[in-house]
Amino acid sequence: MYFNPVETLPRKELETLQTERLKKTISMALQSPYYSRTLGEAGVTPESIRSVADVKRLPFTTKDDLRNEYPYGMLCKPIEEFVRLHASSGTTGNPTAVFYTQHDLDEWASLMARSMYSCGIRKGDVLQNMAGYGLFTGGLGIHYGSERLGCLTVPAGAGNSKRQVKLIRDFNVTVAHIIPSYAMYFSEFLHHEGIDPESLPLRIALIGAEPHTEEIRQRIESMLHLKAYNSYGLSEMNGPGVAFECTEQNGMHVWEDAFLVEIINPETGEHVADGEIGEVVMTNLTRQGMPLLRYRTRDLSRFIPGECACGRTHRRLDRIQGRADDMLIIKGVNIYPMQIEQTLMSMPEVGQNYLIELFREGVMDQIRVKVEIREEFFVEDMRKLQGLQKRIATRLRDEILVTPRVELVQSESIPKTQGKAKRVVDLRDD
Ligand code: ADP
Ligand code: K
Ligand code: ZN
Repeated sequence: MYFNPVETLPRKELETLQTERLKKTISMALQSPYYSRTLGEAGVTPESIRSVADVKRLPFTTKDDLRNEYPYGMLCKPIEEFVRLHASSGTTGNPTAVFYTQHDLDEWASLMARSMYSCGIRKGDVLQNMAGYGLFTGGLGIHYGSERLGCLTVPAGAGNSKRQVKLIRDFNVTVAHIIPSYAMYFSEFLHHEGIDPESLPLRIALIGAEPHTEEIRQRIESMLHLKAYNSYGLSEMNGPGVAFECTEQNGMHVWEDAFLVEIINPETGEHVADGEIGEVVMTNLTRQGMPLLRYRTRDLSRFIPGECACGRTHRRLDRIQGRADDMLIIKGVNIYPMQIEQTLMSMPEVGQNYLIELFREGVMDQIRVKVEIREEFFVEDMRKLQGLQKRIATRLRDEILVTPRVELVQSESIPKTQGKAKRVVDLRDD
């Protein structure tokens, strides 16, 4: 039933384990230039930690701290001890780098294998990794986890859908790792080529690495005829394999023997009430080369209250609502791109892609949403199209409280970016 007995450890024992590991991690972190300074200033020693609640006494670590310490300031060991690095794409600002010892890589592969097992993948499955390799952790991270689980692993990388289909057929691929925006594009590709998804051996897709709604998951499932499971991670915490959906498909178990998770109010830094949404903050509990303490992920989520029917005791994170930095403020109203996605994807006429543009008109900030319309709805009848456009605008206004301009475009006309989708373009000029 489970890959590792720790998955069902009673909460009390899990907390004891976390406390022990937190102390150990702090003593390791003290070996790094950065934490010897900051923990020293905060007066934190391993002995001063009595329970997991004491984590509150540690200072936060932010993305900016990682940038300032780039490249080696966070390392607890001499550089010769490290065997791998990954770097974030630096979607915003300077890059950050994360370093792994062999121990850290082994740990990561085990967490990844455990994650895949939890959604029903077994030795004997063939996994095709349709995510980009390279500095992005979704390549090698998934790859080593899949091998650890004993799956034949096809390192296809992203793109070239024609070849993807051939590989899937030739090697009888049963599991695909694919980021949601590419999965949407890929299903459109199959449709175009007249390939019946039912004729492909795929039964599971692991989707993650970028925010997406339940509506997108359902579309991927029905278009590709498989089960799609949400996969969450970030390079600062290894990469994928931090939290993962089990077969219940109701939230992602976060592996609490390896990560100590807090949900805070991003403004005050205080813990939010149980079950409330806030910023996810994580502390490594098993990493040796570059453990991070109270890392502010900027990701917004909440703990799902209650126990999971699968029997795992590790708490579940709800679908990530987006990053705190993603929030748009238009005409004084706070808007998250995922609200827009949810509304659009619940409408059958809407195709696979959309783009949000911010622009200025006079002194007013405006929002424009370009929406791909399914071929069969992209009719010549002007009145029908105008009606649809109006309906989309009204639905969006009901959700985001601002009326956006809506532009209907043909399917596959919004350029597909390599890697993670860029959903928002800011055309305002300051
Ligand atoms: P980059 O900052 O270059 O995108 P990462 O690959 O480390 O680097 O990205 C991690 C981030 O990707 C997370 O902090 C989160 O914002 C997003 N992410 C990863 N997995 C998911 C997921 N399943 N759902 C929503 N967002 C995700
Ligand atoms: K990141
Ligand atoms: Zn579960």
